[in-house]
Amino acid sequence: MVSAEFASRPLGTKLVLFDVDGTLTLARQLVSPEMAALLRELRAKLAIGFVGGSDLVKITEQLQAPGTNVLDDFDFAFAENGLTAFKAGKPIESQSFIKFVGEERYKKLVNFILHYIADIDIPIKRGTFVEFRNGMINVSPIGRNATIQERLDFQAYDKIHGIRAAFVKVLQEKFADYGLTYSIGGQISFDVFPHGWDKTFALRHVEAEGFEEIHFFGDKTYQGGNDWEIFSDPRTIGHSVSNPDDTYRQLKALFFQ
Ligand code: M1P
Repeated sequence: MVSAEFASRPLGTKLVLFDVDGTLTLARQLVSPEMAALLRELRAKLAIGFVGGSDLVKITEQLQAPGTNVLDDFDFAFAENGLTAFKAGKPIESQSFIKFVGEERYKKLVNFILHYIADIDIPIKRGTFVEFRNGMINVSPIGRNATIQERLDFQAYDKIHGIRAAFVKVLQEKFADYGLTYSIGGQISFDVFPHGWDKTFALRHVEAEGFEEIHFFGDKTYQGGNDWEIFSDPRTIGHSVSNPDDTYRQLKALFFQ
């Protein structure tokens, strides 16, 4: 049985979870006013949440309308795959990457990564090559300070040259005993986190809520994409979208007929 808070909504036994980049917004861009309005209407019918790979600061930049708090607009807010988690705006206790890996082993990993990046020959490099987050590290050969245009250029270059795929292969071999998963989910980087700390991690925070259906919408739902695990998990009903406009269309068709 879902709590009274959700049961009072017309479709209150359902929860709809969304990936952020490529699903609710274009990569690293702001949510459109139309999508924000649709999410408000949807929330009047059922429970909604986001499950992003990015940290909460970045997701907030993308989803938060001026003068509001993003945590008030979603019933569940999961950043870093659910390693940072909120229900009804209140934090839910979670885990940390550094506790899992340990300082000494992490130092070996990050030193290797920085050496590897120093040696890669790619057209341009910017800054912030390793971003340390609560539940994962994010590694970018070009650097996270790249502009939108530099991102697009790198993404196209990487499609041809497989820079990230080759990097991941080396790390998988070199640090095979670390128990880490490498996920190429965005345009310029890949995420590194303990096995099982993919987006299905977020499901452990909603399991006890008693929802009869948990829907998940994502754009990287193919095997190897960072939405694959939660999309194909037996606990969810997965919906694959090609961009935010497609998400909008599918939501209209599913919940507003
Ligand atoms: O949400 C998808 C990914 O978005 C960003 O990737 P990139 O900067 O490469 O486009 C990152 O925040 C990444 O962690 C996240 O998985």
